[in-house]
Amino acid sequence: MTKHRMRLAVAGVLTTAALTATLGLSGTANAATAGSSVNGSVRPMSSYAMGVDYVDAGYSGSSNTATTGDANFCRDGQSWYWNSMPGGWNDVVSSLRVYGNCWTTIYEDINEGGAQATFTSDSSYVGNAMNDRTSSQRWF
Ligand SMILES: [Ca+2]
Repeated sequence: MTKHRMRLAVAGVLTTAALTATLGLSGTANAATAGSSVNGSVRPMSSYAMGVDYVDAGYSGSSNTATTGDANFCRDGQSWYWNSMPGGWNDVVSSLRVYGNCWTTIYEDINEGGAQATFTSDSSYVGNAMNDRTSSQRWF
């Protein structure tokens, strides 16, 4: 019984450390103020990555991460979109990653127009038809 309790205690320490790292808290931050834990519960992070776009194939070159503040992103029929790409990102995407069960569709034109391609997992190359053509994008 004593051994079992000790294991639980160690596991609790590791979990707290991992969560602290995830939340990016410094060692001197006040945990409650920073939102890490209250009575053992953990508050959601302020943003969640839905996916990353890359300028070059093979997940290389400049990257652009799409985030949402909704912890239930890409579930229950919810979706998020860019009707036009962020500054500097029009017609440059060559590879992409998707996170948190997200799928993503990239579109040739703004407002989800023109040719499109949907990816259900990471793609090291978006394909000749869509390479350097993405002008809007949705995650769902
Ligand atoms: Ca385009």
